[in-house]
Amino acid sequence: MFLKKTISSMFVLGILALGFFNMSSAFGMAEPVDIIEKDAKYQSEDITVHIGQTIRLINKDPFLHQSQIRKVNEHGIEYPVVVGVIEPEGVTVEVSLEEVGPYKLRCRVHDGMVLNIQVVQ
Ligand SMILES: [Cu+2]
Repeated sequence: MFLKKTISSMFVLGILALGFFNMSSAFGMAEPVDIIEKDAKYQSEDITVHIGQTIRLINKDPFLHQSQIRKVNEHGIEYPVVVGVIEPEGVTVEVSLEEVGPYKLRCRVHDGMVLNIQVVQ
């Protein structure tokens, strides 16, 4: 009985810690999220950011990328909200998004250079 009680107490503590962590990331101003562009790919897993959080596109290729960010509507149709960010070799560009929802980051120069972005409150 004692063991069972200890385990459930630990479980509750775990939930509280998780809640606190989430709150601190929502209210403390979130750190920028870096997306490295290398070998004509975004070198990152799909990302989740908050409204207004800075996304840094860092071009580490010896050639130009041109990123476009498209919002994806409920029918899966994409429409550009950030039209085309020119990123020459070695340049870092900062963008942020002001509406929640799913987005696609796509390079207009390189087919298949794509990343999903989820924007949350
Ligand atoms: Cu590219």
